[in-house]
Amino acid sequence: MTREEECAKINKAIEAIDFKGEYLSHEKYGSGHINDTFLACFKKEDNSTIKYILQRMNHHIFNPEKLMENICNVTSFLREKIEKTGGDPNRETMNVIPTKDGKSYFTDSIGSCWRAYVFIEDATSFDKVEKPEDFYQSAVAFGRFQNLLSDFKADALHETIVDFHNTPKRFETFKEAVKKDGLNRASSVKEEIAFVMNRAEDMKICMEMLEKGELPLRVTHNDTKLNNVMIDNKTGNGLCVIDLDTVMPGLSIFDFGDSIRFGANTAMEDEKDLSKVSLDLNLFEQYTSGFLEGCHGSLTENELRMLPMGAKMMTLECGMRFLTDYLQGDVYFNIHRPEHNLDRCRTQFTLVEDMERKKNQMHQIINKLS
Ligand code: ADP
Ligand code: GN1
Ligand code: MG
Repeated sequence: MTREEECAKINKAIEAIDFKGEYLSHEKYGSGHINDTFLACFKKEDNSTIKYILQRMNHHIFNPEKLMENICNVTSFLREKIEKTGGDPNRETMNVIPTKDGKSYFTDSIGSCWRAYVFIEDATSFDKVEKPEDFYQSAVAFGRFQNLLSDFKADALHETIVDFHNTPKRFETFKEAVKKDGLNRASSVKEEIAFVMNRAEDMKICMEMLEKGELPLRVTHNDTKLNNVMIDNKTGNGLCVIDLDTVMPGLSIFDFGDSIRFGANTAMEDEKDLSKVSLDLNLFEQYTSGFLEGCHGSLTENELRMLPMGAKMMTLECGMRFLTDYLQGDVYFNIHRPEHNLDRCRTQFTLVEDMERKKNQMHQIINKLS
């Protein structure tokens, strides 16, 4: 699609959604890997500017109808709880802006689906930990999010991506991609493939514990990257958990683990210089302390014991997903350079190795804090 065609599509979406004020401008926004996100600005009657988040949902991955049903249900449930406890629901949860005909999203003439949210002002979503305190605050927010949803009816939720964190199934998909090798890339990533194969036994541990009832199924976020939480610029508190596309039944240790994978890495997720990649144990401690606080003592003994495993498995699974996507021709994650998925995969595997080395230290921190 040319830039002009894309602009025409965005303009149609802007016309269809019930934004307040006169349209001023839009620009690409954020660094998510899944949806196409825009910041749209409008002028109010008093001449002040009002901002919105406009997103083209990734309809190759999600069923937009089911996705938006989940998001509307979860956000209205959260809104009620936040109101009851005297919080500000306009800033502490996502708020969907309906279309002019009262729907939660707009479908354009080529089948792209668009949704909009209130833009959360005076808050930041970080791509990298700048201050350990922010990471701690993000943990409190994700822990609290899980706690707030503890009495949300799980069977009212659609499984927006089936088997999202089912690591053994991800492993099967990976092996199929290696076998198929549609782009002849497998021979150039033998080492990375071997890295995964050497950990075949690890893949099933958490899912088996779930099946045996040793780990509880909870309503979880499932994509707890640091940039999926807004930190209040004034108070420094974790304000609002965003990116609710994958809120589904899941494991708390995976929500914990995915945050560690992304935020306690001393390097960026796509760093090319692997000598910069390691697990920062100080950040691990900050996050653990915040998460336990946010969960309010609701984690079981088994969950506490499996937190380090959750971190390792989310990192291994994510690296394996990046490698699978590389082998399949970069069809899932948004990429910004040819070997982007491979670079991401390599940082994840380097981090897994460091987590394996630091396993005992992680357990010591958890024992100290719980
Ligand atoms: P993706 O699924 O592609 O990661 P996100 O929903 O996480 O998409 O949005 C991408 C980025 O846009 C976020 O990381 C955040 O920086 C920004 N963002 C999303 N929603 C809001 C919002 N309501 N207010 C402010 N910023 C937002
Ligand atoms: C994607 O949407 P985003 O960028 O917050 C992905 C996560 C991965 C992450 C890796 C729906 O998260 O599962 O862990 O990239 N989200 C989906 O950075 O697949
Ligand atoms: Mg995101």
